[in-house]
Amino acid sequence: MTDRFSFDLHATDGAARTGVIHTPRGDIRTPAFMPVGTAATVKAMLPDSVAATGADVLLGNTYHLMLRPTAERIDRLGGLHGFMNWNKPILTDSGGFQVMSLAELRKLTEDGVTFRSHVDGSRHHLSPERSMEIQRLLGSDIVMAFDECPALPADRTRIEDSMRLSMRWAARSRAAFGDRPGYALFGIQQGGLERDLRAESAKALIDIGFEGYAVGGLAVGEGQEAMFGCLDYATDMLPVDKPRYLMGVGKPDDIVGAVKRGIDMMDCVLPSRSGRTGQAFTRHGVVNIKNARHQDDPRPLDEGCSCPACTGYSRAYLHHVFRAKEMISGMLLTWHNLHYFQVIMQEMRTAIAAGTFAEWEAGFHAGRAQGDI
Ligand code: PRF
Ligand code: ZN
Repeated sequence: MTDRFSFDLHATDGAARTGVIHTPRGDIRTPAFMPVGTAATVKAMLPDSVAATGADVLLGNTYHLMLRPTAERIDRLGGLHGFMNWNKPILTDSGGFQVMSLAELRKLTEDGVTFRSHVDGSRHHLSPERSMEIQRLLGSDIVMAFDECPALPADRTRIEDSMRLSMRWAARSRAAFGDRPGYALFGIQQGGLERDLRAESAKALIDIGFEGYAVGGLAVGEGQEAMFGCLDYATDMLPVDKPRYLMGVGKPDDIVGAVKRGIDMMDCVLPSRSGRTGQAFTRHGVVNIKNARHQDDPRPLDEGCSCPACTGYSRAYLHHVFRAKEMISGMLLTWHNLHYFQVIMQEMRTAIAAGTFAEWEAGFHAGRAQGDI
């Protein structure tokens, strides 16, 4: 344990990196996948179960928690960790991205964004200063700077103006965050798919100085090839000695491609959300459990998987409880998906440390079917 926030890079293999982020709440092994706990819960999972899948850190959301149950209430109740019974590190997103995708009647100004809640229509305002205050009240260990992220494709002028606004907001986020030993503030690079804007953004963030750097503004409609093309140069623009976080990514092959290009942290709702809609990710490909061809299948989802869904249940059972809309369906599939994502992360950490990432990656792709299995 440590009373400071720090990052130790242990090994690199090509651009891929493995290491450990130390926080007073515990270590985060990198590359790390962060399950999403938007509303102070990873849906369908108890916190101990999430930890049992191998997760070292969760993602929480400023936007959702400020609306319900409010940051002030969580603070009065002792903070988000105790409130949701998760004692390991929590990273919180800053809210701007969620306002743009979920809130109604948004109005963007230099100061911040005013919007109506998607829950009850009430009016709210978020600014860099208010976002830092909310994330402090929540007790977040890793706080994200307040930014704006245009959906792609977008005009270059729109991307440029938005990136520069996000960089001014990054400076205000840094000033408002202040000096909080043991806690970290991450800056967020923007700039769409424009290399020079990514470089300008990285320089602006490095001049301000952050404990970690996120690549934002990707996985917003540009496609995997374009995203990888951007990551090929974007990660190189960020400091080697600080964690690099790719926000909102992704499918297993997106995650592998991002790690290959030097990303240390990722988050995505995919394993948990797909678990509730009947989609399971396995080393052989995707299983859609609602498909009638599973109804008499005595085999597990994945015979090589050690999760509770695969060691205790058949595809036939998982198909039945999904069709019958039983709650255990979402519980078992979410557990399996989160477990599988963490297995990939552990295998990548081991391969990078051993200098065998390329071989591991070839095996990862060779074992997978394109369609459903
Ligand atoms: N900014 C923030 N959160 C995000 C993103 C971003 O650009 C993305 C983009 N994939 C996901 N979540 N603050
Ligand atoms: Zn499993």
